[in-house]
Amino acid sequence: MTKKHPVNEKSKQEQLEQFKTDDRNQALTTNQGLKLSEDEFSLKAGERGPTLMEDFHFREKMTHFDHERIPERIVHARGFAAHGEFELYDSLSEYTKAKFLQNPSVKTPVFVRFSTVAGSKGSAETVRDARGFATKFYTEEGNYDLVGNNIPVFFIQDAIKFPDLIHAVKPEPHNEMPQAASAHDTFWDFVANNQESAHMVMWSMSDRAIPRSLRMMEGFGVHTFRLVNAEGKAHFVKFHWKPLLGTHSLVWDEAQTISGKDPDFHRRDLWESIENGDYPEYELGIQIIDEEDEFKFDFDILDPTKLWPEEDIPVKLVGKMTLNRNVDNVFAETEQVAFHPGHVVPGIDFSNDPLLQGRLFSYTDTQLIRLGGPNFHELPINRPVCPFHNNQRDGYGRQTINKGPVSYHRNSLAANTPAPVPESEGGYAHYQEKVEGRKVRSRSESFKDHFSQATLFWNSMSDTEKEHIISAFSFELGKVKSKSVQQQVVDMFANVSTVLAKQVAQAIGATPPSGEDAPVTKSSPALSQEQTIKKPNTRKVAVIVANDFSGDLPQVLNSLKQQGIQPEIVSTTLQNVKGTDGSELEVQHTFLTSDSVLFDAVYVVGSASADEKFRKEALTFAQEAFEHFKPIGATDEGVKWLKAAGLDSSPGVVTGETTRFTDEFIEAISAHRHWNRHVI
Ligand code: HDE
Repeated sequence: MTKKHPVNEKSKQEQLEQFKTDDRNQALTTNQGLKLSEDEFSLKAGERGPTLMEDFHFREKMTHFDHERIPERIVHARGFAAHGEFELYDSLSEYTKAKFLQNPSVKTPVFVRFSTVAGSKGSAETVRDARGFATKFYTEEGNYDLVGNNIPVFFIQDAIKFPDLIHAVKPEPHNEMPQAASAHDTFWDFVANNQESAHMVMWSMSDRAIPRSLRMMEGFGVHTFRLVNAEGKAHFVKFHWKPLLGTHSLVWDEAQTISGKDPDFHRRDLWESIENGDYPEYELGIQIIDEEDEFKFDFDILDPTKLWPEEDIPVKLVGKMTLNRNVDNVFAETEQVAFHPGHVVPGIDFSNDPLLQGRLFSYTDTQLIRLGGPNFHELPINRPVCPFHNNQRDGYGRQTINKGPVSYHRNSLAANTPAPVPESEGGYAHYQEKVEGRKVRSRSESFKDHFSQATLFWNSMSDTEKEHIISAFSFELGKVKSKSVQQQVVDMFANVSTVLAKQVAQAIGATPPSGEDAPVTKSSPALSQEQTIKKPNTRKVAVIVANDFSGDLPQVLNSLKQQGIQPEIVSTTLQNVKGTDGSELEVQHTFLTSDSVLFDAVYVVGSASADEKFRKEALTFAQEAFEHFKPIGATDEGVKWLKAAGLDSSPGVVTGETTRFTDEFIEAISAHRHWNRHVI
């Protein structure tokens, strides 16, 4: 893969290229192809007279504009997407006959849309929420959609409760507040009265719900699916995406500040990484359970509030997805893409998870209203790359011009085509699971343990992660007005951990539970982000530089760049800064346009001639980064400033002479955050 250079280094020619459209150098016309001689003044009776109805050009232009919006998604409205490809490591023919999972030399095009769940289309991106992670594989057998989240379990066990959950978490209907936030009465009232939510709530109160980047986030298919091989043998599977940059998060205070400083933080990060050639990569993993072992676990494998601990059922890494192309048009692609868990290919099938079963209905239904009719599969982003033929006809927005008189099956006039294809030749046949039972509206006893895995999650967290969970509960419940709801939640989570419940009760003035936690018998290290991959690449460093910086700086910056780190210069103005040796650096940000929260690390250089105002601005960056446990580097005058402010001798703060400094700073950046720092 060739690397493009950073956005800010683009040549003029490239910038022009970037803005090229299909319409460039074309005459302006109406939608009927009529060339226009004028496009700035409506047709009027006299220069100061009224506009005329006759102005078909004005009316066409305005009518089109009036209809530019479509309903936003009821959930996952705020999303961003990219194109890419999926490569398989080894044939999965042992488990599935899906063609795109047979041959490692086949590259399958993909389109991935990431999203928040609760917020409206224009809401901020670093809110506390689950993230959607939906992948469309354009395979030669049709589209396969893996429509997952970055949390491996869900709030509810049965799809019929989804409207209730979403009504509870969305802004309250009487005053439409709060936007993109679960910190309000109705959400927590739902939680306390629907205790199957306990496990997912633990995840959404954890750092997983505030990812550092969409590139540093796991993905999960959540439900149990089936893979079926050519012999018809099935296995239960769960799907995982594992980011090659590791799984990393923001801290809550930082996430909230970013929501204001850059509500587009996650999309900008994804967009720029792809533009820079730093393509996001995720490995696809599967956990496999033999059909015979369905009942061998202390949870029901059909229950979507349960995960399969990776230590018990290992994740087999089977391929890699690389996102390498930004969209050309967000509306045409990201907004109009239509995912559906029921878009499957031969060799991939469902389980009886009642949440999945309900989703199989909902997704087509929602596209009908959102995309205005039954022909959304004809939109370029949704079209399969293989041919498709059937007897479906007409409807809003139909684009295909079907020829001939026959649009029914069975027929003789068209030799009974299009015709079904036998399973042996690639026709989809549902897995013939034996099903027997009374019609009931009830839930299996095996779905009724709501707390064991919530406790497993808690027990698997590091001390820092536990602290963050306690703070998140305290924040969210602190915003709840109903004392009764607050108390109900504390009482509920005492079933997960009394340590957690007691501290939250203390923070919000509720009555703490009595009793102590049982001794820990099981934890799952894979659930803690402390165990994740730690790498310096693509980390952004704010380099705070003033005129008369020392001559060593460009060399340090080069060493950082060699490790894939992205130093960006911050100064008082956007004028180039000059070094004592005459070298110049282009400034990308000013103190006014940027903030430490928008970077992974801060590097204070300054200079001896920098004034007091500059020193203060630099220290504001450093102080804020310090409180967010971020790596901080200092050389030259910056060392003195940090020392004077008492910020120097703490974990993750690197000051010193050049060669050792660079290595140590890179190490500190790779660590992501320095939790052992004492922050008051
Ligand atoms: Fe969705 N979900 N969902 N969901 N979901 C939608 O479909 C629904 C669930 C997920 O980027 C909607 O096209 C029901 C679980 C993602 O376009 C809608 C239930 C998981 C996206 C819908 C669930 C998801 C959606 C809204 C409970 C993780 C965004 C717009 C049974 C495995 C896809 C749309 C994109 C979107 C229904 C639960 C993931 C209304 C009824 C569990 C990533 O159809």
